[in-house]
Amino acid sequence: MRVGIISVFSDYHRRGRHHRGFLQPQIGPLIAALLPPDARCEVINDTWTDPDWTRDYDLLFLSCLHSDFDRTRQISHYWRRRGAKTVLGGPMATLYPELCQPFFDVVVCGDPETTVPRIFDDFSRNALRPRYRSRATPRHAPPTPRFELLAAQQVATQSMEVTRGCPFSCRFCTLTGVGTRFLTRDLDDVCRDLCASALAARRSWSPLKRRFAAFYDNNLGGSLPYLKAFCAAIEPFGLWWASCVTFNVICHEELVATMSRSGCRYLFVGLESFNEETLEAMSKRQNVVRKVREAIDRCHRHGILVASGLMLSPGNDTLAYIESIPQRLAECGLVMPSYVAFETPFPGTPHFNDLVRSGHPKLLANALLQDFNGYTLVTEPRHMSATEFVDAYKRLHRRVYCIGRASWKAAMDGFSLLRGGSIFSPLAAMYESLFDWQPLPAHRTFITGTELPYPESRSVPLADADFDSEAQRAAIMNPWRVSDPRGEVLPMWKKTEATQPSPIELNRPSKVDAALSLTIR
Ligand code: B12
Ligand code: SF4
Repeated sequence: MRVGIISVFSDYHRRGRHHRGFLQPQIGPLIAALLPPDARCEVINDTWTDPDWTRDYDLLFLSCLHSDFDRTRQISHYWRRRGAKTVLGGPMATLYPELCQPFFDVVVCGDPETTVPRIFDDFSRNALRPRYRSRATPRHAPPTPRFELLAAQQVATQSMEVTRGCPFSCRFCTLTGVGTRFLTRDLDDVCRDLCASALAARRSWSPLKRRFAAFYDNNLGGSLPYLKAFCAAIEPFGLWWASCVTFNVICHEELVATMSRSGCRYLFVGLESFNEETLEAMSKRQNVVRKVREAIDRCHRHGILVASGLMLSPGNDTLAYIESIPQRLAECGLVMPSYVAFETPFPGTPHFNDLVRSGHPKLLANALLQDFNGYTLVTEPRHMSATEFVDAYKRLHRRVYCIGRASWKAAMDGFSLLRGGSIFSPLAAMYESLFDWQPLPAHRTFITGTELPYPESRSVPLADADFDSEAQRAAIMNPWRVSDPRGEVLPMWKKTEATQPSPIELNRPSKVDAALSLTIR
């Protein structure tokens, strides 16, 4: 049986490029591990490389985020016409299964652990059902991912999830849309998987791949006691590791020291905004703006590089605030964030449902689903026009991502991290400064409904013979819209939290864990 697993990607800057950065989708090796060993699996990260269109598959698993959905529909159609059965999973499938259903043989709501084995069995018996829903399980115990299948398509071979979900409920986050939960894995299982990933990494010539591990969690510090125990468990591996935590984690001196001892060298922390009003509106109360400098300095003292992203909020941010960001970045020691994006109401999140209910902020006219990726403005700004907002964004970008700041950041981070006694983090700081320092593409307007099509929307080799009718061609090829020409949300996207309970069965965190994890000192 030939099985393909594709994580679909569309370059949000409309350059049609792959994304060969450090962040790569990890779902492929996990799905492969849930299939019988004799299934011939191929994992393709579309972020890294195009699918090979000459391949034949019996069963094709597809994973995508909202803005990749147009391309995913096309890829599904391409292989369905060539005899494969296609299965879609991921946040778009989980939040809007009924919209996805006509374009795939199977749509999965939720996690793969309890669904993929059932799908495979049913497929083998020719008894596939259109919809599968994941179930809560007594213990979160995913199998060891098949690391070797993705080793060549990512920067860090030793990559895995240790926890799942996040105990917070930020209103813009798709995890909150799916339903808040936080699951931890047995630490013996984590160590078992680290040994397996080390084996896969040993085949690489790169010493960095052998020494470095990335834990792709949404929030590795969702439970502070668990994080401490995790550090103790992985210290003997002698790794340098990176992960993502929330701001409250790096406020704890002792915990940061423990993480550093266990090999932590890089943390991504969602700073999001210096605007307290925005943080409050998004329920991001774990971020305490006045403590940012102190927390970053603490990490540097312990040899941990801190990276962070910023969002501009069309609903709250004023011109004066946006103009003040470079100064604030300098003051807090972050200097140059990993990205500056637009706060985006991903369909199905509480933020999007608020917008549907109240009409504020209003979507821009003809907003395309492809543009719901943080790099195109999709909502009307409250304090200025869309053009003024985008101009302010571009000015900010030019001021923040310039050679002066890149060198300043590399030197400052490098120096303070060296004092923390690590070699890896100063090198990573330099790499970050160079990688983040990319000018915005000149051909873009950054306003949804006014831009050129995405190159990916024409790169799936579908021919006339692949369509039975013009109506079918339009359904597959035309980009999906979220709003009409007046900016009204199209009825297909309307759901309210009252009518939409959590779309999957959820494992909830224990009361003890949740209470401890939310403590901010
Ligand atoms: C790698 C990564 C990326 C990569 C690749 C994206 C991808 N396709 O996974 C890149 C660099 C492209 C990326 C970009 C961005 N990302 Co990102 N990214 C991640 C990250 C760190 C890891 C993803 C991962 O591999 N997880 C582990 C695997 C095992 O799980 P998973 O992919 O989440 O899938 C789960 C389910 O969805 C389901 N599932 C998924 N696919 C399938 C398929 C089948 C068949 C089945 C059965 C189940 C299934 O099973 C999994 C377990 O529940 C996550 C954080 C995280 N830990 O998930 C954020 C995350 C996905 N990103 C996020 C964000 C906000 C962004 C950016 C907006 C950030 C920015 N401003 O640059 C952009 C643009 C995203 C967009 N287009 O909307 C959000 C959600 C975004 C969204 N639209 O849903 C996340 C959840 C982080 C967060 N908590 O905020 N990101
Ligand atoms: S802290 Fe991060 S992962 Fe957790 S709900 Fe908020 S945005 Fe999502």
